[in-house]
Amino acid sequence: MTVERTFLAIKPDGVQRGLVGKILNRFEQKGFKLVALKQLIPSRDLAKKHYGVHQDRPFFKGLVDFITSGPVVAMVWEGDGVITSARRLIGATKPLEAEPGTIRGDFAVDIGRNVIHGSDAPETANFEIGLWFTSEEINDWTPSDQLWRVES
Ligand code: D4T
Repeated sequence: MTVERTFLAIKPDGVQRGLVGKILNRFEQKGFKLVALKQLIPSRDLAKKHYGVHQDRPFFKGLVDFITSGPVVAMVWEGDGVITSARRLIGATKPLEAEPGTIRGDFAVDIGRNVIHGSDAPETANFEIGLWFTSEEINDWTPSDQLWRVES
C-alpha cells in the first residue's frame, strides 16, 4: 500500500516571525506523521524550479527573491488524505480570504507573505518532495501508537 505524502514549507516570513512551532503543532495535532524536516536557505535555482509553473507571471521575480531571502523549513508529512487536508489546514492563497482557524487565516494578511506552502495535488507533491529532499532524508517509521490510531 502506498502511503500519501505531501511537501510543506514554512516560508521565510513564518520562520522570521517565530511561527515554526505553532505551525508544526497543527499538523501533529491533526494526526499526520512527520517523515522529513530540514531548514535551508533555498538557492535561486531550487526556487525557480519549485515555482516554475509561475515563471511567466508578473510576481515571479518577487516570489523567487522572497523565498530565497532567508531560512525555509521544508518538510514531508504522511497520512491518508494528507495533501488535501494540509491545504485545508493552510487555508486560501489570499490570506484575507482564508478562514479563521486556518494557518493563513490566523497568521497572515498579504498574499506575498502567506507563511507556508503546501503541495496541491499528488503529482506536485511527488515533484516537490523529489526536488527538496533525497530519499535518504525521508524516514520510514512507525509511531508507537499506530495501532490504535488506525483501528476503526
Ligand atoms: P504556495 O504555492 O506558495 O503554497 O501558494 P498557493 O499554492 O496557495 O498559491 P499559488 O501556487 O497560486 O501561488 C504561489 C505563490 O505565489 C504568491 N503569489 C501568488 C503572489 O505573490 N501573487 C499572486 O498574485 C499570486 C497568485 C503566493 C503564493
